[in-house]
Amino acid sequence: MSGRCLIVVDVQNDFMPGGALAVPRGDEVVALINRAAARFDAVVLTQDWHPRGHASFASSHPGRKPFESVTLAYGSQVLWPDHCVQGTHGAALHPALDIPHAQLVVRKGHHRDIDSYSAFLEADRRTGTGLAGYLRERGLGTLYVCGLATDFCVAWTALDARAAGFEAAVIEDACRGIDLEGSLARAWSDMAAAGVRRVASGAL
Ligand code: VGL
Ligand code: ZN
Repeated sequence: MSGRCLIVVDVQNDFMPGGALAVPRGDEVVALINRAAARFDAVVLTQDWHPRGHASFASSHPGRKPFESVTLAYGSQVLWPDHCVQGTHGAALHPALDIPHAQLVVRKGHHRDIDSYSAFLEADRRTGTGLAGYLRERGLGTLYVCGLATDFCVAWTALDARAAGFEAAVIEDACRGIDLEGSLARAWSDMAAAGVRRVASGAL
């Protein structure tokens, strides 16, 4: 498991300024990620990829508004504006993302009743995406995670990487966060506690 792999999380139009679930300054990561990716032989991209009417959309819960929380079958779920609907422009990767050598695209959040921030394990914490098996089969044991958003899909992916036995680092300058009620500080402290390293893209 000596190989290293870059995991580029959710660099999609809906997470860019002006998008349905805009991450502040989310567009700033694109050029940094392109540059970082040139230093990796193995690159995996992820896409948030929801069906219409997804359980994480506030619009699926009458009377509820985006950024409130509800309790679903698997526990608490933040409600979001409709975003990253399968096949839409908002769900497409940012047009300036330039990583032609990326080898796998993991699409997650495609079960109507289960969200998935993590590229490994859906929010029910039981349903796998297959990514751990793919990485193991390819001997890729050291993962560098970047993209959007730091405090949701990036953090959950890095934490689940550690839980699955991988080495994991987050490329701090190649991420941007949403920061909902302290979620960004909490994400960094959870990642530190789990042994996720924090690196700068210039040091790759
Ligand atoms: C994300 C909220 C909802 C993310 C995805 O990519 O961080 N956040 N869906
Ligand atoms: Zn989503």
